Amino acid sequence: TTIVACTAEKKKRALNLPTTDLAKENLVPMPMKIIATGNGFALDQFTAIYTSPNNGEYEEVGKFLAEKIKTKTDLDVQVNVEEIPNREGVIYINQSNSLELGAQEAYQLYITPDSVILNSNSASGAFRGVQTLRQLIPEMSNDTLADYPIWTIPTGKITDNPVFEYRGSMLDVARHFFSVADVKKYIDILAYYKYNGLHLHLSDDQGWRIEIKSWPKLTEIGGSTEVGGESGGYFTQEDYKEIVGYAAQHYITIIPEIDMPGHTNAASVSYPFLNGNGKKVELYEGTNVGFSTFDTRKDTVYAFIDDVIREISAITPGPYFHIGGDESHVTEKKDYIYFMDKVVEIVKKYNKTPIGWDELATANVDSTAIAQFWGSKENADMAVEKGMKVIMSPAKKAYLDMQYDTLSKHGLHWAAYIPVDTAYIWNPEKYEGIPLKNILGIEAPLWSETISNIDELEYLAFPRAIGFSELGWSTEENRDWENFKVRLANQAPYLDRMNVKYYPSPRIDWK
Ligand code: TNX
Repeated sequence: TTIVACTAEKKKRALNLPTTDLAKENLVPMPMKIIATGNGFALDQFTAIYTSPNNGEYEEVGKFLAEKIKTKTDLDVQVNVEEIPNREGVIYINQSNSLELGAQEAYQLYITPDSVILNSNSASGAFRGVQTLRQLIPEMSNDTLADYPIWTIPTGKITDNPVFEYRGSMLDVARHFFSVADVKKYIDILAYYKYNGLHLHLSDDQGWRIEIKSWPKLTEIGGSTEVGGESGGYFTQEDYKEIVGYAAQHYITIIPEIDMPGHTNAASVSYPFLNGNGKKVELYEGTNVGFSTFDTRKDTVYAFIDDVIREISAITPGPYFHIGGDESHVTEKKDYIYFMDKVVEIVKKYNKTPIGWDELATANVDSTAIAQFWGSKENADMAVEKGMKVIMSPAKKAYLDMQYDTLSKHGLHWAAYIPVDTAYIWNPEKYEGIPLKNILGIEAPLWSETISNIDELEYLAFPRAIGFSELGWSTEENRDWENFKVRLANQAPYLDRMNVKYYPSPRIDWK
């Protein structure tokens, strides 16, 4: 049969595959450990994928890989077809409890001329390993070794494990709304670089973006506007579930944020009893911050918040709920603390872990709440004192909405100009003296005052978000700008294939 002929032929052909160096591949984020063995595995029309038996999650990961191989190479790689004895050129994706690497997302990849073996403790580890494998498939096939194309994957062993448990990005869909399709595309790219979290900033002064069935005017009125007088929009709960489900297929957790007690103008226009700033509320399409607040002393306000958190929690499988808490400049300090304490309790009642911007640390929270550091060292110190975990998002380094330089078409620069190298050259492990044991991970927020469509989103997010993936995943010893910059340059074919309108920074020698 063809298959028998193929295995015999392959043995011969293996000798002729070009020499390779797995350690010099353009992998991002850089894996923990790579040992190169110099040969090649031939990915071709005879390759098949087998996943751990009776494990639906692993089979899905295998199908995901097959689908991505199809888009990159046009090969139809079968998953879990009936086993052919002595078949060569197989990719095995195995669940294995024996990995000494304890972490959830750890994986090992053994690539030999005969097979690729991907071992992991969990399906999330398998999924991360699959991203590595995708990155190892060359852009071009070799068409001279046989009468069919062969994509040579370098042989060797990769042992990998993330430094940080949380590696996220945030998308502000409130200042400008982005569609389900836009969010899915963003997820596709984040997943390729092993991100595991996407924080959605679902409400702000300029818009309310998530359907709440018990409070329909939030989206009817509050969802009608955007910055600059554009048309607004919102996710129905079905839309949101679709995003959550798509993210889950990519082993990415969605973190919903309802920002309060400030940044709440859109909610208060919809239901004026919520308003606590003493002024008449109107729809707002500007970009000022810090002028709105909920009334923190009304029971009805907490009943409203309870409904909102209950409805969103019910469709959020992830463990977190973000309650904002930033820039509440017109809320009295004592009212702010009273408010945040109460809202933290509501979040816990719905079995979620509360996250807030670093100001949350000024409330009476304990070590179970998480602070997202964006600039205040004082708040960060307070969080550490309380034993809280911290998510690192320093505006001067990690804000994707900061302009690259004075020529940038989009973005702000209140915190800094952040060129591609500045975004990469810092240590989240050591920043502002926050102890490593308190750091849950890193998140790169993309605020959307200055961007209103996916092209503009991509201009600000890429390539910087690619560097942040390495800051979250790779060890300090494995990070080096000169080395990274070459690997980054080689992301261009992938980004182009994905039609990502990244900013072609002149500091990178793009391929
Ligand atoms: C500050 S950072 C904000 C946002 C703005 C952003 C613009 C933070 C927690 N709040 O409301 O969109 O700056 O860079």
